[in-house]
Amino acid sequence: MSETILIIGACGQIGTELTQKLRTIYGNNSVIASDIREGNEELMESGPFEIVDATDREAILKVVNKYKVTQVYLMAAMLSATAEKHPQKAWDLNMSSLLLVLDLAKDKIINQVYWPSSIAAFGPTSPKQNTPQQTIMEPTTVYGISKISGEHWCNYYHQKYGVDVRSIRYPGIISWKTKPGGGTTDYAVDIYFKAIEEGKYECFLSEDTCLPMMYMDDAVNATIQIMQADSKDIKTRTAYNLAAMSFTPNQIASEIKKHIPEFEISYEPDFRQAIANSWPQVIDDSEARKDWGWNHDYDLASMTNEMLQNIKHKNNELLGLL
Ligand code: AKB
Repeated sequence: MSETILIIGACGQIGTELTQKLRTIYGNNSVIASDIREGNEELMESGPFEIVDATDREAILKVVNKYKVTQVYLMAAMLSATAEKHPQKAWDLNMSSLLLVLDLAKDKIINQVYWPSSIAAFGPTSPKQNTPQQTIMEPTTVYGISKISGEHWCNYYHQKYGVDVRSIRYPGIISWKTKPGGGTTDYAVDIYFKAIEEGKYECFLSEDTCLPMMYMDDAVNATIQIMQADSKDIKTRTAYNLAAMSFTPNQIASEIKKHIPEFEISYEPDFRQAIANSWPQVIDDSEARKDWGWNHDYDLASMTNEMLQNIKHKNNELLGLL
């Protein structure tokens, strides 16, 4: 069956690249991008775009009806660090957007929903190493509380109403096209830009803070793969653990130094250190690999290569050097 896809939050870090990839698969006119603000030129010019507030049910319903949308990818969210500063706003955005999209599926207006969870759904009492799919989950951040609650809402709508909702617990996602905003893992994106632009970086996490991470290409592939999987293979309707690599600021800096020997890193941990300390270090994603064939391509070395090359190329283009 042909799909018409609506992406809510299409101009964010993951939404931007997910939209472009979905457009190459399903056709530009079958993938409707939406956000509260306009996105980059490539996104705006390659297919339909609508200004939509993720918490506005009527506005979303209007777009769903206008394009006869069959699937929704809900990518709008307030991330961990910003959510600590605006707890009520974060809860309202992260929860009300999810519930209204789940209701569209419950009412059979759409057929399928993708909603991202995060490693933030775990907490300080979860095992830090090889964190299993099912374990103690007591998050201590507002973002994490919204993610664990959201996971259970997804599972509830699936069990009770048969809603076909699928979800992944993303690690920190690293990319060069669109920068993330307001996350605790954002340092692992900023460090590459600063390495090229200034030759140095002051990190807001301590040098030995190990966190799970993933290159954007792998994250986008996983997202589309779980949505395309046969429904009977999706055995987890909360959210799947997903992993590719884990590293510390010290390790990413050493990898960058292989390309930029004069690169310098310093450490000035702030409130985000406590958030990072509450999360797992290495995730066990064997269930995603077994159930729907997930596999990653990028490790720290290959990702660093890609990041540095692409940022240099992009900066040269902006300077008119290419
Ligand atoms: C954040 O740091 O808040 C996000 C996440 C791990 O979900 N990147």
